[in-house]
Amino acid sequence: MSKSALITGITGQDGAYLSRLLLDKGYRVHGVLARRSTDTLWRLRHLGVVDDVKLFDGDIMDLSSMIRIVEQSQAQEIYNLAAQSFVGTSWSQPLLTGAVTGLGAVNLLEAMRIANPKARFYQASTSEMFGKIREPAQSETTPFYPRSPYGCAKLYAHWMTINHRESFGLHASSGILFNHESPLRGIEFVTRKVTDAAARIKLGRQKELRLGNIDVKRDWGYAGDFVQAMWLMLQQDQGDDYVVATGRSATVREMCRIAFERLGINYEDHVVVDPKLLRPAEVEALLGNPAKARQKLGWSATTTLEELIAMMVDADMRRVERE
Ligand code: NAP
Ligand code: G4F
Repeated sequence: MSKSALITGITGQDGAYLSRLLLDKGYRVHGVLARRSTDTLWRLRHLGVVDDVKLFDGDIMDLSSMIRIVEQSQAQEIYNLAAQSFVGTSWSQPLLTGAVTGLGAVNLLEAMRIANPKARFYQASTSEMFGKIREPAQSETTPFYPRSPYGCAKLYAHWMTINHRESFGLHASSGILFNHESPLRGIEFVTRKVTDAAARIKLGRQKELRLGNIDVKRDWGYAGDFVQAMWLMLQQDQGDDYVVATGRSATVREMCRIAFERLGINYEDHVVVDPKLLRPAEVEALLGNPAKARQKLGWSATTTLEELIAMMVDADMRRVERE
């Protein structure tokens, strides 16, 4: 009998890549589909998996739907990827972010405790929890200092995952993932905003690109690499917490240079810093120390920032040309 998995947030960037990975490993993949008035299946379609996953109608904020789905799917592995995941929006919708990103995780943990306590649980934690960083390179032992309602909500979910592991003996793991991107990244995140704009500027459809703080640093990796770390965590004998990162950090400015150079353009001729796009509080610099993931999971990032940005720019060029 093949293994089965349940993914919340299956229609997001990571949900699509994780579905592809698990299907390739022979899993039966179930997903939670939150009702929307627009099509949210495009990423699953893009990776050719939409007809191979079984989708259940539900919402992470609705405990009864979570219990029903956990019971019906009887998945051995449950991946909680659902979130209001855009940091910027978390200031304008702090309560919704708390309900989805924070309490939502606890709904799923409780559903699993009630309906399928032998399953293994993955929580999508984030480097955003480190916020105002306390150490130059952040590891599993670095103290947290979240700087956004999103970071605060994720920190609550992170500690509740640990708490359920310690209180009830659940196999629950938390992946503290640093930024990871791909051609399937939402257009509101800075890498996709930049690669999409670079393609439009190259093709004469746009003249300038307005950005916020371009001196911030992020540790950017490829989503296709990072979902493998999620899976590896659930193959361990015990639940645990792991930092997943590349170990290299770059500024938004440098990322812009790489993207525009790919198309033979100078980013300085087009990028405009717009004070309206600055955040109320900023996470200035993130750099992950993935030593534990390397040692215990045998995982390391294989895609460089240059390769990642080239992949995204090329995909956006093809897409904009088709439009
Ligand atoms: P994403 O593309 O924004 O996907 C978020 C997913 O959550 C979507 O499938 C969305 O469904 C779903 N969702 C939102 N509200 C929901 C609700 N009320 N009930 C059920 N599902 C809901 O995010 P991602 O980049 O794939 O990231 C996956 C997870 O990892 C998120 O939890 C994110 O916070 C976390 N994370 C991401 C990164 C990163 O750099 N990508 C780093 C660290 C942690 P719709 O499609 O219907 O909106
Ligand atoms: O791409 P971003 O919006 O990602 P951010 O805020 O780092 O959050 C992402 O990574 C987290 C992991 O650390 C995840 F947990 C979270 O769910 C999400 O996936 O912004 C990156 C940086 C920020 O410092 C932002 O202020 O880029 C800066 N930035 C500058 N101009 C901009 C812009 N960000 C966006 N989105 N748009 C701009 O115009």
